[in-house]
Amino acid sequence: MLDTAVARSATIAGELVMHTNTASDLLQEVRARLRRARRVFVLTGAGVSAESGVPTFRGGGNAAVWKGMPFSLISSAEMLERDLPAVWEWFDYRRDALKDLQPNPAHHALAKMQDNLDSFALGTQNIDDLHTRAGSRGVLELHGNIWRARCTRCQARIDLRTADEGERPPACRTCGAPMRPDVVLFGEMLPAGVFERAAAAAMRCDLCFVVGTSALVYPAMQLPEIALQAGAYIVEINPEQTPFSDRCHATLQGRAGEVLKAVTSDG
Ligand code: BJW
Repeated sequence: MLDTAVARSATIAGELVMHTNTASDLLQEVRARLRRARRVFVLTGAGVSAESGVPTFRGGGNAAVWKGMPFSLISSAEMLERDLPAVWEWFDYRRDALKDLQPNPAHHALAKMQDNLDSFALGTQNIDDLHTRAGSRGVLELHGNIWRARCTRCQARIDLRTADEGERPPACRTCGAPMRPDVVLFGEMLPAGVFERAAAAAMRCDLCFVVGTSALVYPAMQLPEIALQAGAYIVEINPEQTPFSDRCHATLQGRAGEVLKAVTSDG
């Protein structure tokens, strides 16, 4: 159980109009915690990019489907083994959908939060690069980056924004083996050291934000739990309840852009 001073699940509605004192009080409490915080850790998920136009994976209770395949199959290690060209097709489709999208106020607010703190770490499950494009530094990309490919044999990497010659799958320029999207598929390990760095930041932080994630996917979902166990104050920002909501000290129910802007505003 959390301590009795916990105020949670006040609704920060639609356009962030404060309908209740409770919602406003809770926002003020989170802002005060942020002003006092020495070390902040943030975990983000697909909901942070939703306001940029990136579809979430599990929106409205439905899982994303592409060409009749659930994303849990097309984005899996099993599919990579079975049909690498299909996996390329799926990620080419995703890159094409992403190419004109821009960071939104949630990404910008987190970059601003980092500017104002000596110790800040951002772990993201997103592969879209929008945090970095908004100015966040040292982003811990837990699930890789859709704009990179890596060799299936020697692990050499290329930047698909500058070095994509259109061949599918691309042949590695170092060893000639086929390349694959540099993302973490179901059934694969996270990139060496990245989870460990995120876990160390979660362990040290005194304030942790969990933003726009359904908190369902292992091992990323362990990070806020690590922060909680280490004594941090946990704030969830999400329009919906998640399996982790009841573990948080504060749940700011709303869209990430609006809520984070309010949390980080100077006024
Ligand atoms: C808003 C909003 C707004 C909307 N503002 N919010 C059984 C038990 C435990 C674990 C497993 C198990 N069976 C299998 C596993 C392991 C598996 C796993 O966790 N599965 C669970 C789903 C059951 N995990 C793995 O395989 C991981 N690797 C691993 O465990 O290695 C060890 C191992 C190796 C070998 C064998 C066994 C173990 C790797 C996981 C990699 C996941 N990768 C994906 C796909 C990446 C590539 C791609 O993009 O296609 O990453 S899955 C997908 O889910 C994607 C996301 O990063 C990830 C998390 O999703 P996220 O970000 O939370 O998005 P959504 O859509 O779920 O939620 C969006 C949220 O936003 C919602 O809450 C909305 O309400 C909210 N929202 N609008 C704020 N405006």
